[in-house]
Amino acid sequence: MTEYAGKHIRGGVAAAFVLAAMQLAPAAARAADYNVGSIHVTQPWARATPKGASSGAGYLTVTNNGTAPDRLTCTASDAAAQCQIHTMSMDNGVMKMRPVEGGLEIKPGETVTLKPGGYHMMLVHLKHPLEPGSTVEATLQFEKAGTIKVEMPVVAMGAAAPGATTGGGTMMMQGGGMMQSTLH
Ligand SMILES: [Cu+2]
Repeated sequence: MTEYAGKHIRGGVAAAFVLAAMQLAPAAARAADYNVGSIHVTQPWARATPKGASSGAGYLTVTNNGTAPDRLTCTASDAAAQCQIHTMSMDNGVMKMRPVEGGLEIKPGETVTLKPGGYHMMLVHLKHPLEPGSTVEATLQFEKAGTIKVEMPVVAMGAAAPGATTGGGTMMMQGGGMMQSTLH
């Protein structure tokens, strides 16, 4: 056991070095938390887009720790001309998405997760493709809590969540969707 303990200490030095290197790397795997007023935002991320895509999607989790309902809108992104909050629903067997009018309500004590197949931030008219390993910025506006900028690490195409390996379904959008804009 003593010998093992000695090896373990040397292993510990190597592990410390790896940790230090990870802290220098882009925030791909590290979830960032944000607070604004009574609102807590965790794990923002965006999905990589194919070359030529006109829009992209970002996701995050919002908790309202306050006593009044609040409403989330996305007002800007450094990667797109517009940012909108979209909802998805089935229409005649086809998944469609549309902007949430007046912002996404988050009730007191409620946690809402924006994720593939559900609510998402739509980055409309992308200025450039979202590259895996990079980050994009979005400005969130809460009706009551105020405005906050979040950094979204870009995760590989087809990811259902940061670190997940399974896909999250196909997204379609009326009048110019993500899939439609894929150029080969
Ligand atoms: Cu959308």
